[in-house]
Amino acid sequence: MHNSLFTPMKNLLPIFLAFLFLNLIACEPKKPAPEKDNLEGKAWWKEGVLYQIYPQSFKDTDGDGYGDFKGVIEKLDYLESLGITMVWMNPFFESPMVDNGYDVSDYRGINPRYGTMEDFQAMLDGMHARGIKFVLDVVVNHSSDQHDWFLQSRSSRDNPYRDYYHWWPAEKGTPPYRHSLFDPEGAWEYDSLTNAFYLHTFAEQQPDLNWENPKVRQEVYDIMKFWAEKGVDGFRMDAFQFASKDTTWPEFPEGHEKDFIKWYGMRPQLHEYLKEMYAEVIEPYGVFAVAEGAGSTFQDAHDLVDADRKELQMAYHFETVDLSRTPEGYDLADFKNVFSKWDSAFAEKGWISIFLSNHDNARMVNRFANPDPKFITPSTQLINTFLMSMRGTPFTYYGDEIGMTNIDMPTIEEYVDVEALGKYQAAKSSGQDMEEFMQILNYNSRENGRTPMQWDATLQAGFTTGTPWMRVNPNYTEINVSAQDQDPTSILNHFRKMTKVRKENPALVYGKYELVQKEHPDIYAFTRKGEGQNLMVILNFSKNSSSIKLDQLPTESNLIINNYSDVNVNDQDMSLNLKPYQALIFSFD
Ligand code: TEU
Repeated sequence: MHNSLFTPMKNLLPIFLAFLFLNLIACEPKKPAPEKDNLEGKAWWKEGVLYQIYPQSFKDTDGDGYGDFKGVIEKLDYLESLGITMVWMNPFFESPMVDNGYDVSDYRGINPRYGTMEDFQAMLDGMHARGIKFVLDVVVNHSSDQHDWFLQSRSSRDNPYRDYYHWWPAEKGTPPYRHSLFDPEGAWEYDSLTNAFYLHTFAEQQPDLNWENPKVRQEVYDIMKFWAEKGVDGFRMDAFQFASKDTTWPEFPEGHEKDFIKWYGMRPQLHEYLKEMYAEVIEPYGVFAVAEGAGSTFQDAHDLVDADRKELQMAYHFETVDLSRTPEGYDLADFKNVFSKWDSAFAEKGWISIFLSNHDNARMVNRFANPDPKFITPSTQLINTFLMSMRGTPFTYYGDEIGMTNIDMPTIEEYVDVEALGKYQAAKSSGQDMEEFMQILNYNSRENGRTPMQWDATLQAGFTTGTPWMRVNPNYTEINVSAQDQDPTSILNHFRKMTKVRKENPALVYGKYELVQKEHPDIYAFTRKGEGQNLMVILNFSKNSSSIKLDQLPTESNLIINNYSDVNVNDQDMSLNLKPYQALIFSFD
C-alpha cells in the first residue's frame, strides 16, 4: 500500500526546497544585474561619454542664486539631447561649504539649497529613464570639521571617535612639517581643546579621516551602499590617492612638497582598502568607481585600475590639465607626447579618463582652444573632437559643449575659493610679485570654471531669477545654449554630432591608437584601428591654415565628421589642406 501521507509529504519536499531557495535569494542585497564587464573587456563606463555637472552653477529654480536638483530635472531633455551617457555631479551633501561641498558634514544628508532626497531620487530616476547613469562624488579623504564624527573626535582624547582622525599630542612637540594643498601654514592644525594637532591635507576645516581605522572604512562602505541602494551607478573617489597615511609620520626632505603626490600619495595599504571596497560595494552592486589622481607613475595608475587587481575601474591623472597652467599656454608637441605616452601605457591593460577641464581648472576654451571670437567655434569643436576620439572615457564639463570661457577676475577681493585664497596668502607671505601672481590666478583659477551655466541671453543667462552666487560671465549674450541650439554649425550641435560619432564608431572606444607624423608642428593626426574599422583623426591646432601629406585622403564617402562645410584635398600630391582649427575624422581601408 503506497503511503499516501508521505507521498503528499514527498510531493511537499520539492515545494519546501523551492520555498527555501526563494527565501535564500530574497535575502541577497538588492543589486542591479552587473553589466557585462569581463576583466579587461568591454564595459558601459568605457563606451560612454561623461558630463560633469557643478550643481550650484547649473540651473536655479527657486531664485536663491544657487543651482538645484529641480534645475537639473528641468534640463534632463537637454542632457539627453547632448548624447552623453553618464553624469558626474559634484558634492551636494550637507556641508558648511568652506570648499563648495568638498567638506561634508553629513554623507547621507542633502544640502537643502539643492533640494530634498525626494528631489534627488526624481532627478536620478529621470536620468535613468533617459539611459543616463549617475556618478556620485565620494569625499572621504577628509570630512568637514562640522561632521559629528569630528565634533566627537576633538571633544576628548578618549572619545570613541578620537581615532576616526589623525591626532598628534602636543606634549610630543610640533609634528614633522607636512604640506597642505590649501593652507599655507601646513597640514597640522593645533586644537587647544585637547592640546593636540590634527591633520588636514586640504583646508583646516577639512580634517583627514583615518583610513587605517577599519571602523572608518566600514562607515564609508555603508555610505556607498546607501547611495547604491538608491540606484547610483558609479562613484568618483575624491583625492583618494591621499587617503592612506604613513602614521609613523616621518620627516620629509626639504622641498618635498613640490612632488607631494609622490611623498603623500598611493600608500601601500591604499590597495588593501580598495580591494575591500571592491568586495564590499563595487562588485556586489555592479557599480564603477573612478579615482581622482593616479599617483605619480604609470605603475601607480595601473595598480589602481587593472581589472585583475579588483580595485577601481578608472582613474584620472593631472598631467594633461597641468600642460597649460600659465597664460603662455602649451606646446602641441608636449600635448601630443603626454596623451600618447599615457595611451601606450594603457594600451593593453587598465582604463583612464580623457579630460581637459573640470571644477578644479579654468575653462578649457582659454587653456586649450582659442577664445578669440574669430576662432572660438572651430577651436572648441576641435578640442571636443579630440576628447571623444581618444582611447579612454571622455569627461566633458558643463559649459564646454557651448564653449564657455574664463571670466575676468583681476582682483583678489572677488575670489571666494579656499584654494585661491590660500595660494594668495602663500604668495604674499613669500614676497612674490603679486601683480604677476594675480595675472596667473586670473588665468588658471578654479573659479573661472564655476560660473553659472549660460542658457540664454535673458537676465543672468537664464540661470536664476535671483542674484547668482557667482556673477555670470558677461559674454553670455553671445555664448549660450539657446543661441546655438538651432544652429547646425554651432559648438553645441557639433558636440551632439560627436557623441553620436563615438557611439557609432567603436574603434574610437576600443581601437588601437597610433600617432601619425608626430613632428608636424600644427597638426595632431592619429589613427584608431579595431572593431573592424580604420579611422583617421586629423586636428589642425593652429589658427593658420596648414597642410599634411597622407597615404589616404578624406572623400565624400569616407568622411565621418568635419567642423567645416568643406575639405580641401589635392589628389596629386596627396595633401590635405586644413583651415584654422579644422577637425575631421574619416575612415580608410
Ligand atoms: O581635488 C584634489 C586635488 O588633488 C586638488 O589638488 C586639485 O587637483 C586642485 O584643487 C587643483 O586645482 C579634490 C577636488 O576635486 C577639489 O575640488 C577639492 O577642493 C579637493 O579635492 C578637496 O576635497
